[in-house]
Amino acid sequence: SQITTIAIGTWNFPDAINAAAEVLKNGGSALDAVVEGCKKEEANPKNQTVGIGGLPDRDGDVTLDACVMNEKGDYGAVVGVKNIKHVISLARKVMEETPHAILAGEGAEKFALTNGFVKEDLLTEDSKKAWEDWKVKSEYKPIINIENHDTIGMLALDAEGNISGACTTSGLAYKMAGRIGDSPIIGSGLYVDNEVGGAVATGLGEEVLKTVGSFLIVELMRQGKSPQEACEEAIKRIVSRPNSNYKDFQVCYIALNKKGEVGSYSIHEWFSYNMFKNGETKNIQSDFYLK
Ligand code: SD4
Repeated sequence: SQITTIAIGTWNFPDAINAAAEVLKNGGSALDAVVEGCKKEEANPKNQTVGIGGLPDRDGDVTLDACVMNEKGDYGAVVGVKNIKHVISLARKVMEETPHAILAGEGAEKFALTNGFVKEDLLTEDSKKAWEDWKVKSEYKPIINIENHDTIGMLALDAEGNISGACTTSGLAYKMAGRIGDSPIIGSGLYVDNEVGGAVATGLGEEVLKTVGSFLIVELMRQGKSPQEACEEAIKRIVSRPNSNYKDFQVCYIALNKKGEVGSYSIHEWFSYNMFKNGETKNIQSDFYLK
């Protein structure tokens, strides 16, 4: 039977989902689809949570986190990288061309430069201005879906029936220097098991890390839960942690299984994701916990 190719991506980035769709329509792999999709947002200076134009840390440095997983369960990531826009491609290179899984900071940048990646100033005028405004009060208070949204995480199912995923971000705006989020960490921001499915997260990374959210979702799907049920359970783990102040932060998950079923769930309202399926692309408003 013919496999329906699918791509999903966090939030509403038409260019990203269209790029992933293009790859799948041309018979390309799920890995190529998610990487091409993520690259669109990395190159978009208007997206202040990914790639060029990302909001900097407290010291004014833009540092990027990204990872990929393929259908073989291979994983590659880069964390805290400066001056390189396409960290998703760099993460893929770590996966495919090194004996390692994660490269950090200067080492990752050095690896990029020796492999032909371009060194660029990632701090745009708009993001610099936002940081200067923030510095006046220097109040560190992540605001739900305002300051922190727009990380892109993507999952795809290709014509061969293989699933891959990718996630790329500049992390939380005005984070402490050296802070690494969930997005590049296997099992937290992203997890793929080609026998079962994949999951990807966006929102307050610390909470995703503490509950190993994406791995949890994939394991729940392995046990028979639908992607929707698994995403809901992973959000419930976060909100039911002792003394959880979940009313003050957002976490969102999307998931895809081998059958091509999709699910999503968030703590707060206003999360949406894009889906390409049966040749069509649409934006889907996610169900959420806090009603
Ligand atoms: C992080 N999860 O670094 C990322 C932020 C994010 O949309 O998803 N923003 O914690």
